[in-house]
Amino acid sequence: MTVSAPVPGNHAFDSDLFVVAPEVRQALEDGTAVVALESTIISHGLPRPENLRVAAEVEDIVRSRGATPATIAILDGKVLIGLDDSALDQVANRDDVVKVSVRDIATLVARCGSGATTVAATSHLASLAGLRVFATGGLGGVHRQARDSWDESADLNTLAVTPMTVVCSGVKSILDVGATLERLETLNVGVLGYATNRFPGFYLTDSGFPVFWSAQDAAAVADIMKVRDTLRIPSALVVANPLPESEQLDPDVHDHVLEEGLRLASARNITGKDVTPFLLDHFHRATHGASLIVNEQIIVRNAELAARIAVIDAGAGADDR
Ligand code: PSU
Ligand code: MN
Repeated sequence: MTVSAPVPGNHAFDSDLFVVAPEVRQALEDGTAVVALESTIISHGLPRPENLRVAAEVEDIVRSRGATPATIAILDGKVLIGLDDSALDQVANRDDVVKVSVRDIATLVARCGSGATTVAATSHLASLAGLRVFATGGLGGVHRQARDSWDESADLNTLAVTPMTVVCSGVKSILDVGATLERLETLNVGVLGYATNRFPGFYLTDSGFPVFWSAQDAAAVADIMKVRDTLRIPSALVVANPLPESEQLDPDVHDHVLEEGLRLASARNITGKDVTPFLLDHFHRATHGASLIVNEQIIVRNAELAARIAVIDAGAGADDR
């Protein structure tokens, strides 16, 4: 069955490389809410076996708020928009699933490979499928040693050119948050604090930086999305949703473990796309799982908020877009 492309000139829907799950396809046809979810969190961000449990929990929370989850990944050369139980299990447990950014997608698909999509790759593919709201943990950004390493996540450049509402808990606290906020400004990426005027710090409630705009509730976010459509704003809107202080990682533990992790990464010469998974894994081990619980909470809470935003956005009517 072919579905009319939601974006003019979008031929992805006609390609057998691009497989939209039946429930996602139905939701798109009906104009009901869909929430895009990334898969790098599952394959490279969380350890087994918790990764599969969290991935399923995140999908459940989206459903419980009346939206359809669309976890995005690449399996055996097919781009999957929405995963069934077997596909979710494969992303979580197969050893040949690589971390995929936008630049890797075509090569991987052409070679019939399998990969888990980062924020960058997920945003690109979700937007191609006509999805508007995406939930993740924390964005990538400028790394702390970027002055020497030039390591800046491709998440930033992609968000500059992808009109997606991304619900996250700020950028990962392993990064240079101040530099990342400057880059987001340069790249025209909108940043809204969700019921806060402090930019969240992923594992921590407050990154130490303020955020200029905030939205008090999901309806306020949906209002802004509508205006963005009308004015054809080409970049992403980041909805920065902090964890309550009672759920954050102990800030002293955080700072100590981060310092140790950065030292280890440098001593072991960890570079490129391995840096973020290495540091997250170091946190999970060094905090004896405490950071894992926090990371799970972050993802679940962001998915819940994304679903509420998507439901209001869908109710606001696809016809006036
Ligand atoms: N948020 C999490 N865990 C993760 C990530 C985000 O809670 O593992 C992933 C996202 O896929 C993000 C990626 O795009 O980390 C950033 O990687 P890099 O710094 O190499 O661009
Ligand atoms: Mn990088």
